[in-house]
Amino acid sequence: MHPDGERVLLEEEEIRKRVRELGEQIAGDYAGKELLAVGILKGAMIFLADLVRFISVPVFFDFMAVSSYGKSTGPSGAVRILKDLERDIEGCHVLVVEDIVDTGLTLSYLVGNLQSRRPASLKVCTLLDKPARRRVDVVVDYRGFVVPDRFVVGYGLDYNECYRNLPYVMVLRPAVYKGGNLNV
Ligand code: PRP
Ligand code: 7HP
Repeated sequence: MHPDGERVLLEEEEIRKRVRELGEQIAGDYAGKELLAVGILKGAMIFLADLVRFISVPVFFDFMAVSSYGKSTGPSGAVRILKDLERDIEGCHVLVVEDIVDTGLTLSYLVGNLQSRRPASLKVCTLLDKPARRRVDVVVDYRGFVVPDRFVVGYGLDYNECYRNLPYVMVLRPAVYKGGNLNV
């Protein structure tokens, strides 16, 4: 394990197995349809790339990047679009793909924004769900794992842009984000 980790929360094999299950479930639910997977950059990039290879119906990709203000002191709820979709989603079956739902503020904003564009359907798939920190109710249609209220990194998730490339998910040692040195 990376030395900045306290413990591995999800091993590579466990993630792969669950991502396969999610992909197969999604393929079954969207049988006979085309799906537009909207990845939320940057965290969802690795999950999305693995997930779509287990979805056997036609999948198109698009991406959004959003930034929440005041993240360091806790999310304020304000979300800004840094990169928008390239195409109109009216009439499309849209699946938002996230790496983690924490307070729910990002997802709540995204769902409201995307719903206003009149997709045929809109669902949400997240690898990780941290319900202990929820501040707004959001509907999650597909969830990989429920995680405890700890800061986790790896498999796309970062701290200060580090650790995204780890193939597993680990709990970050608190000393790292309480002023300790990043050991990357
Ligand atoms: C993370 C994550 C979600 C959001 C979840 O994104 O990817 O989009 O935070 O938090 P919330 O439920 O409290 O709103 P982040 O802003 O860290 O960007 P990143 O994906 O580029 O790491
Ligand atoms: C965002 C985020 N990014 C990485 N790890 C976590 O535990 C997180 N919660 N919200």
